[in-house]
Amino acid sequence: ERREAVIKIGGMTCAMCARTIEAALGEVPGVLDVSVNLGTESARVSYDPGLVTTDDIKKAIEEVGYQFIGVE
Ligand code: 9UX
Repeated sequence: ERREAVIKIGGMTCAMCARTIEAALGEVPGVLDVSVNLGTESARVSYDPGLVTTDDIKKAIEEVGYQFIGVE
């Protein structure tokens, strides 16, 4: 199964912040695709809900130093 979520993220200042979060989310097993948008301060994440929960996404974002604001 493939599900898509838009996650609001806090703490991004430059384009490298977005790349850091993309890399972190991309390493989570079951994340199929990720695109972080600095301008809208959000990430669009496609994932297999059998392998990934939104809490896993939250933890991955926080581990690299940004804030998980919530699911849009
Ligand atoms: Mo840019 Mo983001 O110099 O933590 S990588 S601000």
